[in-house]
Amino acid sequence: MSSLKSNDQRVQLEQLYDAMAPEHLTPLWEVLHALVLPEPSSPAKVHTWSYEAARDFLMRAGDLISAEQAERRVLILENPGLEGQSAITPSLYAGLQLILPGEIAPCHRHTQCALRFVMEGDGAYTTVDGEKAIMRPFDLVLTPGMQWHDHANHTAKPMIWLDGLDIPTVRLFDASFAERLPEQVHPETVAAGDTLARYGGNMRPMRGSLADRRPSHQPLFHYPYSAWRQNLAELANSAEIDPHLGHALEFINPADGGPVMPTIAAHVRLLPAGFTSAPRRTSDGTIFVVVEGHGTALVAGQERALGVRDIMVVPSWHELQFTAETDLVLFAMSDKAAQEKLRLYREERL
Ligand code: 1HN
Repeated sequence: MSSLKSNDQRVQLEQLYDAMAPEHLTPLWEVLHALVLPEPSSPAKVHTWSYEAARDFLMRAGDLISAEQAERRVLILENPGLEGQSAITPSLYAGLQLILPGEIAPCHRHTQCALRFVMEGDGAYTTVDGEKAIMRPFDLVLTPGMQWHDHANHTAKPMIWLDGLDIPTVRLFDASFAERLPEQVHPETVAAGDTLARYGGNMRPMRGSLADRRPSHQPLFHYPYSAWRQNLAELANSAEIDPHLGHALEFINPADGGPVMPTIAAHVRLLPAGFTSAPRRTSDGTIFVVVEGHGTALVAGQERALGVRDIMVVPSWHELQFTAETDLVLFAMSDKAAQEKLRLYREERL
């Protein structure tokens, strides 16, 4: 319907709307343009969190509440455009979690998929279905949907990691299921590193063998920094640089070669000192963590400084360029995994 309406028509329409409202009926023609956009116009905003500032607040929380009492002691990184939604993008949740020496975070499982990216500390662990992943700085650890997981820190120093979960996506589908294990921690059923040895080196157990302990669709849950950083360094030495990405490697699920989890994809990039990436925009709002070095991000015309461990969210369809002042190493996660399955994903290289 044309947006030009006579006063008389307007009055009659308003009367119609008022009359049908109690029947829970509303007119599409008043909202259609806002429902079907010609291109993404995210309610989320670009935002950068200083790690040092967030860390101070997290340590203060550590003085006030235990990990066990909180169940998970986490400061949510809430997008300023999505207040009250516990979301960093419309589809993803992110937070910074602290486990102090001697603490545990009790065992539970849920339909939400989670990843952890280690920011600080060395040697605490997450137990995934009875197997410890001993966490070192900048390791990536997964807790796929419905796998039991608890955390513990038996080291002398605090352990802090970034949590990324598909909470808003699961909320969208009304498909949240969760349960607590009666025990605080899951019994250790296999030695740490077992799964990494079986699935982490481009190999897998012989099919049908007793070694098929992990779910076949999601066997691997630990991607150590030592391995991915070396791969990135060797890529940077030998390969031509991608003008839009720098040197980039995506983490994959060895079961199918696809993204690490059904809803969340993750990758790392190395941008050599002095490199400026050509502008690019994608439909997956992305969360970046600076692993190494410093530089700037130019997002939709606005420049932002990036230092080690800083976290930045770039919503869908925002033009993005990075400039590396020193060698700049980035970790990134997004909902690209879900978007590709739904045939929604798009990118534009400018
Ligand atoms: C969760 O299970 C963890 O296991 C962290 O560490 C954050 C936020 C919401 C729901 C579940 C964890 C979470 C979470």
